Amino acid sequence: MAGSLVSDLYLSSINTNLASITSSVQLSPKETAEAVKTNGIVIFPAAIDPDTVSDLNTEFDRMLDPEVRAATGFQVDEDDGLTNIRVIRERLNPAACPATAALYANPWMDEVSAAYYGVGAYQLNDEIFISDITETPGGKLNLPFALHFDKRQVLKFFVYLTDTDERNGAMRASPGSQIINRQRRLEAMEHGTLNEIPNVLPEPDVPSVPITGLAGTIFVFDTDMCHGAGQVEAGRSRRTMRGHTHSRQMLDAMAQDAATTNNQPV
Ligand SMILES: O=C(O)CCC(=O)C(=O)O
Ligand SMILES: [Fe+2]
Repeated sequence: MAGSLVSDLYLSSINTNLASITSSVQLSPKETAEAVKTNGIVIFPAAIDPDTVSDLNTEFDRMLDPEVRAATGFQVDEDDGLTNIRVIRERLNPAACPATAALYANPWMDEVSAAYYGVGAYQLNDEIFISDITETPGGKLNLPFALHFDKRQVLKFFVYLTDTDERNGAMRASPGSQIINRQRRLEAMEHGTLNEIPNVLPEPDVPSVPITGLAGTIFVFDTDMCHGAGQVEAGRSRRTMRGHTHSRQMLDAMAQDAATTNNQPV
């Protein structure tokens, strides 16, 4: 798509005012779902208490340990400074990872998801991604660094386990862009497989804002909104966990897609 066309489509709908997507109070599940529907994202700064953050970091270390990784058998993606473990929540041992298991079985998240998708229309945090990014020398342009929307729509409960700003990979977000992207995704899904959907957006034509926050910050976002991991300076790192809540409708589309193609979900 030509740059000017992109600007026309996106500029008027993107709201980069951080205050308007940041909540100073614990919103009710319904209010949270409404905020995500309107803006694509809502941020709860340092919402997780420091002791729990410390426990989550301990469990993060354990899950990253090569021996534990091999024993649990979860899929690990590794790419030059990025390590991502795809945990299937129902196979996570709560005795080994009690804080992580409790975080992603959280009743508030369940109620947010019910308000977002409808009661019974989703699978709460069916996957948990444990993700570690170290130095990204030279700047990375591939996913998840490029500004994009996910080909498979997901409601994500994203947690920073380290203090995070533009120096160590703060996620960029384009609040408000979920409406246009959803339309583009649904149109594309009518014509082809999920993997064929063009989902990378040009920067800076499409503006974004860094989501910064102390360790324990949680943000809820719909991956139809443009987003992308930030670059990490030498000597710094970023640790995150995110719960992926899919609608049953999307899980069905993914299953159908997998049955007709050899594509791996991304
Ligand atoms: O790691 C990030 O900041 C972004 C990851 C991403 O693209 C996603 O969660 O869909
Ligand atoms: Fe993404």
